[in-house]
Amino acid sequence: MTRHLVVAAAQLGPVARDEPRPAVVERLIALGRDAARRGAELVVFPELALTTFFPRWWTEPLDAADHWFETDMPGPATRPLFEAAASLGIGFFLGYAELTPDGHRYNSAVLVERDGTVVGNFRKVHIPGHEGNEPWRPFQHLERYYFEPGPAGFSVWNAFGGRVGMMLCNDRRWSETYRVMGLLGAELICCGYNTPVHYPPDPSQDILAGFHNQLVMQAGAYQNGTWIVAAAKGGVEEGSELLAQSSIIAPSGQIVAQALTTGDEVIVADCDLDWCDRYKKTLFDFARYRRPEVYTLIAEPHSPAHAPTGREPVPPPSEPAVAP
Ligand code: CDT
Repeated sequence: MTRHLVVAAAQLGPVARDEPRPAVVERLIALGRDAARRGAELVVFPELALTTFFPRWWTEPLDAADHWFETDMPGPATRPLFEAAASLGIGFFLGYAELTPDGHRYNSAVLVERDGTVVGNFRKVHIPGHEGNEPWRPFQHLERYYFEPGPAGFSVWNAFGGRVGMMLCNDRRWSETYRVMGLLGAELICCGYNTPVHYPPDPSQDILAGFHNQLVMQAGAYQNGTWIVAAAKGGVEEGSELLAQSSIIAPSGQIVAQALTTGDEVIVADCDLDWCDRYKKTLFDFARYRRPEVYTLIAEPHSPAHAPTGREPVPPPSEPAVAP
């Protein structure tokens, strides 16, 4: 008897700057209904799913942007989503901007079980972009102005009959994200993203946006023997083109479902959670094959002293670097 979980990624098309929260929540509920009708027990919504991707604009002072943030989850705007999902018997992952009672701002997500109870919360770890207004850009990417990095790192929860982890957008580009959750036994990782196709610091990467999206998630799934369910906010939002290509990826690294459009769209896949063990107990049997004693550098803060200076092997950080 294998553990099967039918999952959905609910891609959102653009959310306008002036689109009211209740209208967005109605769209989420419609996507959730579609997912439930197609048998899904878990639906993954995008990062910052309740609003437009507001880090594309500079706002001063910072608290003038507080209207983009949620102070409660569920709160008045999101309670209808929690209620609709519970009545459909479908759980969900939802990305949103979080403002805590003591004034911290995070790019967050909540994971909710099929009965409407909160499984856990996640705060984005890797915060991309820049801290200050950079008027030379066609649009800003001010996540580092609006959000603090999540201090808790990555976790995995027992939920949906398996071990479920969470990550948000830029987190998916970092191998450490998957490996930490892999070490915790993740069998399914939920991800939401808003990825502008144009990358002003190096536009040569623009044409590769879709390739890089697949590259990192397919590798992360395979190298850690886990399913990944990734939902985009796609399409041209307030003049900025966002990558779509929401996908569901198997522990083999294969894409089993992918969105065909850049708008509101649900994709569904039947995930055999026991399939993870084909990888976790063979090629990627961590206990048997990993060599953590020679990987210590990757958990050290980055230092230029670690960079090679010549042909000699670079010493580990505990030893002083000697000039060649
Ligand atoms: N939302 C988010 O994290 N987007 C980033 C854009 C990187 S460029 C500043 C991403 O990794 O897709």
